[in-house]
Amino acid sequence: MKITDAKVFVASPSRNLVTLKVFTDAGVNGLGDATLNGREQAVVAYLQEHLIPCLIGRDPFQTEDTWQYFYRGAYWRRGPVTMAAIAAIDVALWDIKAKALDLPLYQLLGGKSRDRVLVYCHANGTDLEEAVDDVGRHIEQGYRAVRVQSGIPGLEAAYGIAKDGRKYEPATEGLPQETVWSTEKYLRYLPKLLTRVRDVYGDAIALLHDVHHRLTPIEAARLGRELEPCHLFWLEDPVTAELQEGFRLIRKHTVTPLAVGEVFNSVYDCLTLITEQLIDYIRMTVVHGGGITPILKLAHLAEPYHVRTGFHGATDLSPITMAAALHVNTAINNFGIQEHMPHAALVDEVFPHEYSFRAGDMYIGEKPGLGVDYNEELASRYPYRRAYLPVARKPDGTMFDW
Ligand code: EZ4
Ligand code: CO
Repeated sequence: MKITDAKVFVASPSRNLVTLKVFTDAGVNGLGDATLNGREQAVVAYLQEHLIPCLIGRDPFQTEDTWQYFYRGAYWRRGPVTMAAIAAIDVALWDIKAKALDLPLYQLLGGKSRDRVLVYCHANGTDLEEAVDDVGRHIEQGYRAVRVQSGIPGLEAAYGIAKDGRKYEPATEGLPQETVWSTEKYLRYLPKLLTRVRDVYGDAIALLHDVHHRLTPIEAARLGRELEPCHLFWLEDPVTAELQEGFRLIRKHTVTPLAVGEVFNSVYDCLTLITEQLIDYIRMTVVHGGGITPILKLAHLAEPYHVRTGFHGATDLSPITMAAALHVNTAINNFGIQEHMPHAALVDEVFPHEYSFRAGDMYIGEKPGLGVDYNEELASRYPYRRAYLPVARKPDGTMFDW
């Protein structure tokens, strides 16, 4: 079998999503997600100008060799643009291979290790009462694991908080939105919120919280310690993790489980974190981590260190990435949890998919390949619109992490 062509689609059915379709001489096609929120066109150019010309004529079954060709062969390694582009190709090739063999993809990754995949949802509110109520609404929908975010008293906007009754979507059109952050206000407030949620809903619910990279190691250590009575499932992205060694300090002070990695794109971003057991969950996922080929290796590397997976699953990752993640989650032993932020109905229409949600779990389905299609005609009615993630500053104007 040979690859004959590959096409990149950029569409905005409620938000920008970049999709790759790879064609073969056997008539089998494969799909890959190449979305990088706020930097979409860089990945499009990387694919069109640099990767696709080298892809034509290759054997789609050679997933390992093709991955190495684009990773090693570029000389310039890593980075989110490069790795999202390589991921799109890698996932599309796995999709082709599984379709050609008439098997659901998880069968090629180790087979079924579980029947269902536990997911967590996002509950949020502009203040404590609203956030607590929203947790209740999600429990009613069947979720058994809930991430809680809330507006912070004294701050106008905060990460993860929906406005005007709409679903939360951080990227906005126009230039980046400016927000103000105060570590002091956040640290004073957060233990009150999570203590209250635990009091109201009891012990059976798994509770998670995302710090979104905004603390220093010692601040994160303090927060982790204060949250210990809440028995969190995890505290996510407590610090910017470029300094992996920073986690040693956090770990020294708290037994609150830690998750990190949604912005990672290479195993080298988390090698110290994993091999020194500085984290409990690794969040690097298929699209930003370079595809199924490296994510499978990452999961296998993490297993003997008792680090489990908790893949990123926000709405800026398309249903193709969700399906790919679910196949990996189904096959590996050290699966932990999967993030689930439901896509807008229109996105689900553009990407008809086999996976489904029931009573707090996702089910991958048995269709050959990834089990996702792409409705090109429908997608073409929603052209790309430039959008950016917000930026954050401290109250005195100093540039900070959003
Ligand atoms: O802010 O994917 O845990 N989930 C997250 C996400 C990220 C977005 C950024 O594009 O932190 O909501
Ligand atoms: Co996050």
